Amino acid sequence: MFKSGFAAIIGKPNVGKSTLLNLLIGEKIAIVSHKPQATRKSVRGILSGEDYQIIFMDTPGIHKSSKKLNEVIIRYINEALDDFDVAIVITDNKGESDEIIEEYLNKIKQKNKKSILIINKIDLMDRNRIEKIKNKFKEFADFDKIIEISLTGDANAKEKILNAILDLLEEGPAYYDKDIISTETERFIISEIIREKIMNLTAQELPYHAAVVVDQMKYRDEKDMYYIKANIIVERKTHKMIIIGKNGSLIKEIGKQARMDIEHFIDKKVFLELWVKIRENWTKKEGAIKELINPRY
Ligand SMILES: Nc1nc2c(ncn2[C@@H]2O[C@H](COP(=O)(O)OP(=O)(O)OP(=O)(O)O)[C@@H](O)[C@H]2O)c(=O)[nH]1
Ligand SMILES: [Mg+2]
Repeated sequence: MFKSGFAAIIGKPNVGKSTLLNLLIGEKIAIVSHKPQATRKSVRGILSGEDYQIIFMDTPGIHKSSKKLNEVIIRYINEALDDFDVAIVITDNKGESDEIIEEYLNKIKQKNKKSILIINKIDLMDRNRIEKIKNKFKEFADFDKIIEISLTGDANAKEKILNAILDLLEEGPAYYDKDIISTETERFIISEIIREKIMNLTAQELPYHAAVVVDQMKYRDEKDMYYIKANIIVERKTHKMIIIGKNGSLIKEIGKQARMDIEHFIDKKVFLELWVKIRENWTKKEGAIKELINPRY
């Protein structure tokens, strides 16, 4: 029997949703950061096996905010919850459930679909803490499966989670060609790789004022390499100065780390050119936000 279905991955910021997507797909297609609110739109990853195909939807972290940028980001979570077969709810060591997550658990419940609770980062918790979190979540939903795990520390994490999902999926067709691992464009994933380096190499607030758009991507036959030009968009001159760094040292490091990941991703040599541009108050304008966090490539 061939099984298939859509699995929505949801949870608060920083719990490990994108880590899970990358682990399941076996490729880095989603941005991962120690800073919260890394993911800004739903990102699809497709896993095809001999007798199954699962379409995963990584989503932005659930949180409340009155900021325009976050308001737009949160809408992407609801879109992913429009249509799914299995909800994968993730929590971490910080995570007793609370009002905002309960609202989403209720939404899932109403849909009458399957659900899995993943209690992640057990490497950072003792037994008491794990039980406390589990009981709190159980108050608000009847999960079909509960998995306690460390996504970064358990070599069998992928297998355990995949088996749990396959157990809950029903018979269905393959929706995509089995060689496709994401419906995102190469350009989008490349822009996210660059944004990940910005998130991880700059201090507290800056990443929340930055977006990345790939402007050009050309294959150069004679050199057998890709030439990629990307714009880093920030809100103010001070942001631009931070990104560039002393004598250009920071943008150089961002470029170096991003290039290595991009080369691994597209399996070709890359020449990466980065430009920093200022677009005042882009995080406050809906049009600009949509254009910059989900560009039409
Ligand atoms: N200690 C520990 N850290 C983990 C584990 N799993 C993930 N992390 C770390 O948690 C951080 C957040 O991971 P992400 O995958 O970016 O989390 P996310 O839920 O996608 O976050 P947002 O996109 O911001 O909502 C990263 O630094 C991961 O390396 C784990 O099992 N143990
Ligand atoms: Mg994420």
